[in-house]
Amino acid sequence: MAIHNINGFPFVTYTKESYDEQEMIKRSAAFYEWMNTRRTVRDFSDKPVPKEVIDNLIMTASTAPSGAHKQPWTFCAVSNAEIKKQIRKAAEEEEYESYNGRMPEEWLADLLPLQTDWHKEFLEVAPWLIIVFKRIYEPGDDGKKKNNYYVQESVGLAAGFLLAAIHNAGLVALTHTPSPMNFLTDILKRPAHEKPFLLIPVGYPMDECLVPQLERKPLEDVATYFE
Ligand code: IYR
Repeated sequence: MAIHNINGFPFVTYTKESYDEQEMIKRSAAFYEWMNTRRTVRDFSDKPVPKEVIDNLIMTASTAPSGAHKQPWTFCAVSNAEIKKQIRKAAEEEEYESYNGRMPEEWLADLLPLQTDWHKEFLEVAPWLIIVFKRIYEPGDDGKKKNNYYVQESVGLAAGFLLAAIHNAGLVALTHTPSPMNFLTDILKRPAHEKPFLLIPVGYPMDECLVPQLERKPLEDVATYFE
C-alpha cells in the first residue's frame, strides 16, 4: 500500500465499494429492517458465549470514530462468576436506593411500561458483562495528563457500534446504567482516568423472553428535511 506524505504525516488511499442507486435503496432498507429487529432484553439465558465472539464485538466497537482519533474507551469483559456476583450485589444496593426514594415519581411512572425494578438478576445470569469505560484523559509518561476530546460522544458511538455488533452476532444486550456506577471502578480496579459509562450484559435471550411492546417513532417525528 502506497504511503503518501502530507506535511510529514502518513496518508493512505481509501477505496470503498459503492453501489448504484437501486442497490443502495435495497441495502439501506434491508439494514434498517434488520436493525429494527434489535430489542433490549432483560431476561438472559446462562448459555455460554465464546470469548472469541466477545473479542470480535469489542474490536468492532473500537472501530468507532473518536475525537482526534484518541479512542478514549476501555472495555472490561467479565465472565468470572465471583466478579459478576460482586457487581450484582453492588448494583442492586444502588438500584434499591434509586427505586425507593432517589428517583422522582415522574421517572418511576415513565419506567412502568418497562416493568423494571431494583432486582438485577441478569448481572449474574448473562454469560458476559461488558463494562464500557470512558477515558477522561491519558496519563502521560511525564506525569502530565494528556487530553482526550469529545469523550462522551466518542464513547457513545463506540457503544452504539458494540450494540450493532452484538445484534449481528445473533446475541442480545441490555444497556444498563446503574446509578451511581462508581462501584464498577472499585470492583474492576480501574485507574482514576477511566470512568464507567455503560454496563452491557451480553448473551442469549431466555427461552420465551418477553419484551415490552413498543413503537418506534415514524420518520416524520424524528427527521426534518431541508431540501
Ligand atoms: N438504572 C435503573 C433505572 C432505569 C432507568 C432508565 I431511563 C431505563 O430506561 C431503565 C431503567 C435500572 O436499570 O433499573
